[in-house]
Amino acid sequence: MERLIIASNRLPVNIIQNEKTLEVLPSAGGLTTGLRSYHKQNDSVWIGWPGIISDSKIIQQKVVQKLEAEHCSAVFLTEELVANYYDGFSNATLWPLFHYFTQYAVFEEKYWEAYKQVNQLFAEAIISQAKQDDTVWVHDYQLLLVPQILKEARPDLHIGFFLHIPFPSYEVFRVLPWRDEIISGMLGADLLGFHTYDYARHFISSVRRLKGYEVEFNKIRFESRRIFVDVFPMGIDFQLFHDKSYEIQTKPIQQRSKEHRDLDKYLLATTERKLMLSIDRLDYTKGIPNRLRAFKLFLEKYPQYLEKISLVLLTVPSRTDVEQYQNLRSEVEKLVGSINGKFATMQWSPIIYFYRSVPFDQLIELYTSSDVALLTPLRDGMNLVAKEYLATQINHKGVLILSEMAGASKELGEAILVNPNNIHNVADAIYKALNFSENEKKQMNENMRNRLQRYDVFAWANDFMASLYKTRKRLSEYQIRKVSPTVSTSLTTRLKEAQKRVLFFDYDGTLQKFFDAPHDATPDENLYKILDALSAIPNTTLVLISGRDKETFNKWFGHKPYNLIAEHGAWRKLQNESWVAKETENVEWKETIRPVLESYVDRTPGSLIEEKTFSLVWHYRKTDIELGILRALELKEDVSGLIINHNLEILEGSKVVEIKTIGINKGAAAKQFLSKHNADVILAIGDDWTDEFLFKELPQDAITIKVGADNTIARYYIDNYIEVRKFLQTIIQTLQT
Ligand code: GDG
Repeated sequence: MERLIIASNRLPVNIIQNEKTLEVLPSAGGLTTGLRSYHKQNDSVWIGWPGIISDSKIIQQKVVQKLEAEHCSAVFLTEELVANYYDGFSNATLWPLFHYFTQYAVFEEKYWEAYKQVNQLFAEAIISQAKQDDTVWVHDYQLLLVPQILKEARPDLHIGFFLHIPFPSYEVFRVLPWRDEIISGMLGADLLGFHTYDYARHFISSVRRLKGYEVEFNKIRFESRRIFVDVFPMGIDFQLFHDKSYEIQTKPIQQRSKEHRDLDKYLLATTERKLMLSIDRLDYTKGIPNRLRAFKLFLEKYPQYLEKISLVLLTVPSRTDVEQYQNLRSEVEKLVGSINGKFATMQWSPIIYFYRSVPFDQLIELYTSSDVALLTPLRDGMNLVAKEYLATQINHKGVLILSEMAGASKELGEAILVNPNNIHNVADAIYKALNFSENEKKQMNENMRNRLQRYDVFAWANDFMASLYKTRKRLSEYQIRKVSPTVSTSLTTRLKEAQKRVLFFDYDGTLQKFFDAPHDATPDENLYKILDALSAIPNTTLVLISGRDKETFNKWFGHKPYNLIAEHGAWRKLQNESWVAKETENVEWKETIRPVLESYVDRTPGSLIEEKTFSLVWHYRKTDIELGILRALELKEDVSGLIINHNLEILEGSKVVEIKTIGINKGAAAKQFLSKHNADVILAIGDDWTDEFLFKELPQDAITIKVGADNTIARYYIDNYIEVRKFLQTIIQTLQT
């Protein structure tokens, strides 16, 4: 039976070394908190760093044993690797960049080297655990290279990837010196999940721009691979928070305060004044200084709340070895000091400040006893605290103020959404939150809580797994049609047994790769050798059939004994004969269409016009890819009005829009050719839309092969032009013996 392997930097538990013992503690942080419950319910293995640095084999052995009980498996890291991979590349390069703090991003070669090394270690650990066809779910920005390493080493595995932080816009991502490697690393996954549509959109845009791969809605096509990108907003273990909150709220407040000694001042205060809660890891993305400034402004603007409200500021220590985090701590503490210094009275502190993490029970205490939650990150992938706070509001008492820069704001529209950079906006939001009627609060909370209950962490994980399963099914359907070694043998055997064969090959994208400028795609020596050998085999007719203009085709192949069909069939040249036009066509229409195409060239840098005898072509391979796609749509719309009553049609090929005379297509040309050259086996290989005409017109038993796999009526598919050439070599070897 297939198993699920989860991989993330941290495990759901942390191993701490005390003097003599090893202690197992739950780890903090959104990813592990959220996934822990799902892991417990499923027969999964979780691979990660246990948070302990030790060279001692004995200690490592003990850690392994402790982790076994938790269904976890360790990747051990040295101090140097932790410094360079974790504090370095993960938290001083990727984290600031992906959260739009470009000024904090450090680009250090040694960080990158360590990152690659640790990603390799993680991939090896996964591989050592993974059985045939297992599913692997890789998490977050520390492991962006793992999917590709896995895909190359173990193509049988089903690989999902989820990013818990934002994926930035291309303008920011492109700054990263290792952007190509990072994108390739992620594309090893079969399914990539993001919290919001914006992050998914930014990722797809980077893939298009950096790799030039075809994208259709949420599907990236890359050779025979299909990579799916989708949105899965992470949920929480709603029931757990709800039940715990219920349990706490049924106890008298005095008992609660006794149980949580260090919170008693806070809890007892709830009877006298309003409490507002702020919880985050102490991270510059969370916008804590802005929040404090907004609170100060609130106290100044609404003095009637002096002594009537306290802000409980819980900041959880995080990444304490990274410089920015140390600076941030001083900044926050100075601000807290100055606000308390300015406003505090003998009976009242405006801010109750904690710099530590609290046990789960106390966390729930804090959630349940607060009137307002003030969560104003400057950027946040999701923000689970916001969801957890709502889950505990069983009496619908609390109001959530949430930054619109948090992914969670997309789902929590009923909350008071604020721009965290606008402190006036935040100060007014606090006032508004304190003045909602009971009824308003109830309605807001009920709506959001219902949704959070429905799409909890289990629904989230199950949804992701179901999508991964679907991509798997689609992939196996593709695999059946692929020219694998077995299929290749059976096809070449058929060709060998035939009395007469005709072979049709498209050129660009089929026998040769694409170049930015079409005239650069000159055939190389190796290709000539293959084609010469094929055309020399007795009873074998070779036809190159292309949309290329006749002049170029003549320059490249005119001196060879091949049959040539150019411009989709407008011209043909039989072996050793001269070129013949299909029929004389009126091409006066070009004068109307050319200025339209020229206006597109002017407005779309990098695009160009190609003129063929019976057609005009607009190429946009070299343009900004998103602009190119947009313009291609516009162009088709503009031109379709102009071609009415002319015998013209619009064809879309690979990054080209071609306007040409109707009835001239590769299918008609092939049919005409076959009427003079009979064959008992026909082979046709092509890569784009225009080759579909060819596949369609050939007899049912023809061997039709599409380079790339989607939307084709061809019977088989093959990955790319390199694989085509390999397949042709196999044919040559088989037919020559
Ligand atoms: C990353 C992304 C995304 C916090 N303090 C204590 C404590 N916590 C728990 C909370 C919550 C978690 O830590 C924090 O999660 P967030 O989502 O708010 O933030 P990040 O840690 O930055 O998480 C984030 C998340 O991944 C998931 O994809 O939402 O955007 O940055 O669960 O309850 N738990 C306890 N004591 C504390 O003092 N017990």
